[in-house]
Amino acid sequence: MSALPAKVDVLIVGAGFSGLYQLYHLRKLGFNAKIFEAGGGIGGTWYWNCYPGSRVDTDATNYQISIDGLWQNWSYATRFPDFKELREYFAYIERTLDLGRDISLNTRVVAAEFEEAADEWVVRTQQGDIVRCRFLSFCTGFASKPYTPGFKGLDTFRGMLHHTATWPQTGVDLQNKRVAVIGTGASGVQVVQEAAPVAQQVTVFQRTPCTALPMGQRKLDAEDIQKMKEGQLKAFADRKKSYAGHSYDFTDRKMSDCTPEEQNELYDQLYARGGFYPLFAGFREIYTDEAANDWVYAMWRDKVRARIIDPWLQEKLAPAVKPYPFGTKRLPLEQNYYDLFNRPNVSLIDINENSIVQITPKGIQTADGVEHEFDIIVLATGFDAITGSMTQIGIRGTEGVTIFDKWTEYARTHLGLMTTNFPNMFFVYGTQGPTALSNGPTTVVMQGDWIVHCLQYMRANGLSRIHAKKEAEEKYTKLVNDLGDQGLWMKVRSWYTGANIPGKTIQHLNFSGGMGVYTEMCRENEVNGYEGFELT
Ligand code: N01
Repeated sequence: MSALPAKVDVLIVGAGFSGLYQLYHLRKLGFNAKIFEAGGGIGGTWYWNCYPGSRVDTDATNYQISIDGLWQNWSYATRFPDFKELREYFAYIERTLDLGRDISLNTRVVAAEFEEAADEWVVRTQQGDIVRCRFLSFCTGFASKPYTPGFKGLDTFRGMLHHTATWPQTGVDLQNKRVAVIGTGASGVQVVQEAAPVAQQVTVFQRTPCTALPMGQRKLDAEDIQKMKEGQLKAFADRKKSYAGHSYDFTDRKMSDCTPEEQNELYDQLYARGGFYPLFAGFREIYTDEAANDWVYAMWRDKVRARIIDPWLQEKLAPAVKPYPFGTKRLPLEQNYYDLFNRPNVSLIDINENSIVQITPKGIQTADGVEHEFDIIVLATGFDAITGSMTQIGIRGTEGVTIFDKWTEYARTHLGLMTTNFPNMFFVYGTQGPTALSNGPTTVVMQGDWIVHCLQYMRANGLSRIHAKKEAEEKYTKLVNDLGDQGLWMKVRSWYTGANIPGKTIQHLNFSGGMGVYTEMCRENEVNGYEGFELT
């Protein structure tokens, strides 16, 4: 671990994909750039989320950073790599690009204040170190503030209780244990899949059924890898133009122009491919047209119900009546999640019918008066997502404005890259970017390029300050809202809109116009001399 410098040109917060990408390019251009990383290792999400089953839901072709010399010499072993394989990939990136010497691990940034007179940020770490920088780039992702509901008695439990995102790095043995899993998003589904075959008992506490799609997981053989390598450059190019940052995109066909047989045929094929194909390679209008959405839901429901024996569980896991618009709440990918409920050691409690009253020293007491005893309670309860990654840090910009106050009231940005009153501060894969609706590596490369080019431009022109104009921020925020309102996103409680956190302002937190449109907007902005930004 390197000793902290007193001053750098660019301080990057976070050593996930986005931080590493920016560090590599900035250093190459001669900037003095450093990464401060809170974790004890690099990898961001894949450092923290080391719970059993933690794995990415983007397939191997698309879960790569497009840096020449990197992709040619790296091959994943599985189509959807788990956190261990992803950590190997990160170690490979660090080694190959020699990044480690500019990364300080175990260095959590807790505060940052902009000093107007010097056009510099003064950044403070948890250990009390102070570092000055001209530019500050938050590469803190959308999921770095875990959310733990305020269950009564949480501290009284005598067994092990862990949130999935702060899972012990040393692991937890689930063998023969009585395990409770609270939450049925991507994390909950993954834990259940690992726990069910080995635990004595798994009890799933479900509030809202997820609509998980089949993952289509498999080992990659030599032929797969050769094909991937041959198609990799095309995949990198295609993903920038697609809706969700994957190398595939919606069909050009309209659902209304297809016969029911054609619709079925298309979706059968998409299901057979596994992964997000049914979500991002089918009909575009499922996001905007409730009737189209009903049809896709019904198809999913019937496929899932056919796998579950018990009619009560069928109704709980895949209700006859659509509980919310399909695809508007992030879909987990599953390998055998629904089949596992046919096992005698897996049960489900619907907390809408039978709520969690309190956590007790022995387990969880539900409203029916029963105390369910557990050895391990897993909180798969998600994140104060997107804005939370930055509002949890004490960031103070001009006029005394803090990011917490500003974004708690209503999150606003220009292009999902900067926000008014916070000069020289960038953020990536966060508020009002394509974020939750896009593939991480595609987005962070695109946004990272914009930032790196901007800093190059400023250096070449002797500029020391960039600031998002208020009117530009208002205009962009309106665009994000107008695009969001064309879709069905507001009809469900999810982290996409902040609705998963009690009391959080509900708003569109993602740019839902698609990766291709967003990329073009950012490119135009750069070419046109950074419209909406004041450079001095
Ligand atoms: O979190 P979530 P996650 N009482 O917010 C429930 C990425 N990720 O960690 O739906 C009881 O999706 C909540 O219920 P409800 C991925 O982008 C990716 O699973 O709000 N339950 C929900 O079921 C993902 O979308 C991967 O009614 C409560 C669950 O907790 C994102 O991270 C793996 C509750 C939270 O689900 C977040 O996923 C893991 C309460 N008080 C994560 N409060 C992969 O790449 C919340 N819940 C595969």
